[in-house]
Amino acid sequence: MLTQTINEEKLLAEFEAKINAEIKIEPKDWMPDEYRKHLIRQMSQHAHSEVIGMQPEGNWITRAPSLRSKKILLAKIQDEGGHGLYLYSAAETLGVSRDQFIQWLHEGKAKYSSVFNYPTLNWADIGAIGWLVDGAAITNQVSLQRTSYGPYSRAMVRICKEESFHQRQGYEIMWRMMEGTVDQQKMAQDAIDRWWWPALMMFGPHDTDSPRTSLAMKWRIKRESNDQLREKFINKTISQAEIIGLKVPDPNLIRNEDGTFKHGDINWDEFWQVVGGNGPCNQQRLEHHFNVHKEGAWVRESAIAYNIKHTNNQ
Ligand code: FAQ
Repeated sequence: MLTQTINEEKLLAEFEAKINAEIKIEPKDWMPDEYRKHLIRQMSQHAHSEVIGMQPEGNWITRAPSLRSKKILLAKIQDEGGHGLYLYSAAETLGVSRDQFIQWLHEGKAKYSSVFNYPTLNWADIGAIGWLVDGAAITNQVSLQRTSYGPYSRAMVRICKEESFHQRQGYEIMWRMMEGTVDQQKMAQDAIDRWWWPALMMFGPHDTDSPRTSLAMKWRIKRESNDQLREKFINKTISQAEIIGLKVPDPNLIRNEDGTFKHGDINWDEFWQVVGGNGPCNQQRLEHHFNVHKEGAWVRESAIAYNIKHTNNQ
């Protein structure tokens, strides 16, 4: 027993030394249970967010206002599905199967980002998602490129390249609408009014109310805290809004002397309601995922059968 404890302490010391030296932790390396559990939770939730996030945007594929915008939207949504796949694969290196991740999602044991439980009511919402939601996601993901777990970090590098294109396509939609008719300008402002706060909530609770942050920062899973990332996001996004004539819906916004901003109070009751399953679209999003997964069973079975046949014939 004593030998086991001494051995574990040694392994933990070596693990932490690697992290402090910025050496990535790889799947076959020893890692503390808590580190593995945090990653399984965060990476699978991240993967689920990418996949569930396809739904609010998919709602507008058939109604995109031009062939160009339809092609761009299709490509963007396909990218999000791909991000989900990289992340599920990276998370599987921690010893949990993809089927298990999906089952946890369907059973309500795994979360996905709160922001995808809001509806997309008009075309400007597609601009707002690209600009604000992808913009918030990328602020977090740029930081996660330096996360200590190798497979997660490498997935982030690839995802960030695509995500920056998504952010720009969203901003382009907003900018074009702001150059359009008064009605189009109103639609763009209405979209930012509805998506601004949910985008700020994506970063999670304030640091003082975030139970997972301190260990995650110690083991460099998270490299910046929820509040630090939220601040970075508002500082770059508010000036982008101003350039095209949009206003963020925050009557208590403070512009600091150095040009940075301090946002007003976030409605945390709303956040926890949405996280707890009571947002406007939670039920719809999960039901849709569940049904499509069930209907797609034959595709997965065929792929496995093909794979077995193909391998046997080699
Ligand atoms: N929604 O102690 P913390 C995208 C939960 S990808 C729901 O601060 P942590 C691409 C949290 O899980 C967007 N739940 O936790 C795209 C925890 O509950 P648990 C997704 C949330 O992990 C764009 C509890 O609250 N990105 O958008 C949320 O240290 C457009 C306490 O919170 C990622 O997932 C929330 N917003 O920090 C696709 C990035 N916030 O699990 C399509 C990776 C917190 O203990 C279209 N994840 N909670 O029961 C992270 O960086 C972190 O997990 C945080 C939360 C920052 C989300």
